[in-house]
Amino acid sequence: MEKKKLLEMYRMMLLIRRFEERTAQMYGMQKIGGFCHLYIGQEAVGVGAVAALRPGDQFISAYRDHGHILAMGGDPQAVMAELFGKATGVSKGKGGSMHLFDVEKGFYGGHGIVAGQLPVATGMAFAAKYRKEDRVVLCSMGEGTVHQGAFHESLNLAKLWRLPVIYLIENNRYGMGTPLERASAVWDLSQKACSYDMARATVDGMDVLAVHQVVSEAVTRATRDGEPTLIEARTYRFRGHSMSDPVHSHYRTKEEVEEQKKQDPILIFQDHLLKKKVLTQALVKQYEDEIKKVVLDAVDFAEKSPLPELEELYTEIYS
Ligand SMILES: Cc1ncc(C[n+]2csc(CCOP(=O)(O)OP(=O)(O)O)c2C)c(N)n1
Ligand SMILES: [Mg+2]
Repeated sequence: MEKKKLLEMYRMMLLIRRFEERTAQMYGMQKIGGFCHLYIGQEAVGVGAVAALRPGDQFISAYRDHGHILAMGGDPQAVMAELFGKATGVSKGKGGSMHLFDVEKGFYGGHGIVAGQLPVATGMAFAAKYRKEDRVVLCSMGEGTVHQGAFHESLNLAKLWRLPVIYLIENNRYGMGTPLERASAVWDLSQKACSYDMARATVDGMDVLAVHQVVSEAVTRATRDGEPTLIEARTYRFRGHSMSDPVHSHYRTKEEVEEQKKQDPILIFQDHLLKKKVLTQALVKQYEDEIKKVVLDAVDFAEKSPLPELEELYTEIYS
């Protein structure tokens, strides 16, 4: 991979991390309200996957979506403004954390209903095939999603109709407070593809380059062979399920979280790039400084932006 692209991926992971650390702080200060799910620890999955997409490809995900929209090139200022519920937000302050959207950048949300994005992703891929448009749809979900009927109905149709879609399970080992082992009869989640005779892969979700590799293969499979893929990326979230539960809750031990933090995807990638002499300590410092400013500017923009007008209650609704 080109040096430029490696550095872009590193920088994006760092931006997402610092953006969300600041988000947590703003939440604590009650600048942000409602549901808010942080992606901290999982950055390698979103960044690696998006780096494998081509211009025009589309991405749709669940509510843990801050990192996803940023990776797709969403404007940090408009994303932060959305978290603040301001009119300048990506969804005009009406969606909030779980409903970030940027269709121009190819990002189709931001969905609060577990598995709600899967039928939509499948329909988007159907539209691409039907209209003979050369694009792939990437659909991210948590591992808690695979037990929903919509998951199975979507996979069946995607394979039956040979749709250009990539289903990406971000297995962070917990669905709220329930560990995978207590919720699933099968722990090797890519096996779910076998029922639909679909291509599958399992990947270390803490390794951004490994994620990039498997998603690239899936993009090729979708475009060249017209075949869907199911990928399981094994990752971990370092924070609570949402801002309403503490990091070390009763469902997992402090020791477990500390052990997992040794696999910090940003530090792993940083070490790799330093060893390969792609990155230098000076560049790390430069990125940190630049990103700090980007994030503070985003907060400042959100803070100064107006709230939506009352009339907005009646726009962009179905009835
Ligand atoms: C249909 C539906 N059922 C229940 C919920 C409540 N809920 C919100 S998040 C969540 C857990 C999902 O876990 P997972 O898919 O692993 O995603 P993660 O939060 O780990 O990213 C549940 C049950 C919901 N949002 N939608
Ligand atoms: Mg999960």
